[in-house]
Amino acid sequence: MNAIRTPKTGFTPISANDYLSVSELKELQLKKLQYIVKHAYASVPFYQKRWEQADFHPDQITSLEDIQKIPFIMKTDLRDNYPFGLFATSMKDIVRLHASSGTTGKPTVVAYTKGDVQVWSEVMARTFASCGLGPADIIQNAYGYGLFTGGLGAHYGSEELGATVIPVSGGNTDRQIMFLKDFGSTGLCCTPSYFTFIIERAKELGFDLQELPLRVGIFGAEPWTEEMRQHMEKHSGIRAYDIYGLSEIIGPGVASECEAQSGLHVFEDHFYPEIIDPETEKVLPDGERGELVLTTLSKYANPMIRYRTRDITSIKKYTCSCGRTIRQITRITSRSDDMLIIRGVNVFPSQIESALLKVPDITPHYQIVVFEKEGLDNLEVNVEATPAAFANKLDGMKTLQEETMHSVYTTLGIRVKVNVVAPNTIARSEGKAQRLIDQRNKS
Ligand code: DLL
Repeated sequence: MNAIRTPKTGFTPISANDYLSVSELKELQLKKLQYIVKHAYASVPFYQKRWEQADFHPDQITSLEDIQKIPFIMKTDLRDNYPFGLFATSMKDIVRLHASSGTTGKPTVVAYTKGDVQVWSEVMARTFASCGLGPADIIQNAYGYGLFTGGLGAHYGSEELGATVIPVSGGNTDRQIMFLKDFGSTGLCCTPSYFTFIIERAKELGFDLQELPLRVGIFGAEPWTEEMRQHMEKHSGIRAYDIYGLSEIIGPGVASECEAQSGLHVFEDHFYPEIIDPETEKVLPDGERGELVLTTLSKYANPMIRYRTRDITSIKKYTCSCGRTIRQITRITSRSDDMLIIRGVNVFPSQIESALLKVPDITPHYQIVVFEKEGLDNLEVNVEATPAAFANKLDGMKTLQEETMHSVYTTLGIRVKVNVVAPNTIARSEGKAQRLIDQRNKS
């Protein structure tokens, strides 16, 4: 590994690979790509068959651009090869399985060798370091432990960093708050929606989060907006960082924000990112929005070559003020499959969140109900008022409803009914929030 270049950030760097020159990084990526593609071809009959049908052979990879000769894979390919059909090693070398539940049918199963777990620990340690955490920190890990990758991913990463990890898992909110106080946790890992619940519950219990040692939130696993970050930072006094990942690729640890909070650095020495137009499947240049496609350059048990994530983002064109040279993606606010078409207008749930949180007396507790009306998709939004605003009652509520509908109208360009409801009437989440209630007839 090269010597670490002087970082511009006050945060402690832990990997020289965050600071490679473009040519050093490309050279490393090409070497790893050639190796992993050969390994996948030799070990996974699925890849061999798919690639032969596409007239692709691993020897054709002589530059990074040659990756475009390889066909994409998707979640359905994992499902069709359930449970172990995409594994590239024998069980003797596999030390861990994870699975994501999926909304339909069978889960998708992913595997790790000992080396893969080491890579995962490393990228999670780099994630924590880029969020300003180090060995002296106490990291309370409220991501769920189990088949979900959030818990164990953050756990191993904390240990790799040398921090003290509290493996509390999700839920039992009063106990989470007690630990934040009694153990003096300085970092908290959980979904952003769960943190809004922790903020609310702490207030109810009479705890002022601003007075606790907690200073960093490591939030991911679901989309959240800049407005949500402002809400969380204002009400807790911490800095909230966005981290991204998915089980199929490794779990959390694919990309992370840094001190600059202006994009997520992809750990490009392990995950090769491309952006494609989801319709034409053409690769787009840096700066253009499209679907993120990822290739695992280091994962041995279960290599994913050109995996279509469905997540919509862009690769940023410019280098970051923190000094890291690995490229950044912009915040993932939508998936290509969560777009709704309402009266001819494309609507993403995250746009609704942004609009709601612009209204001062509105909370981040909301749900979007999608239903069919006269054969077309329609939606309504339920959102809670703050307890103080709700205490003001009727007249005030009507005004608040109009104000919220206006904010949604300004953002979406269409009128949508918003029901401003009483505090504590919308279900709270301890993991990924269910924001969308789909009442459409699927038959
Ligand atoms: O959610 C891994 C993870 C755990 C990431 C903890 C970050 C923190 P899956 O359950 O497989 O894995 O879900 C992956 O969640 O394709 C995105 O659609 C979404 N997602 C994950 N992180 C973010 C984020 C984990 N920061 C799917 N912003 C991904 C927006 C996210 N969406």
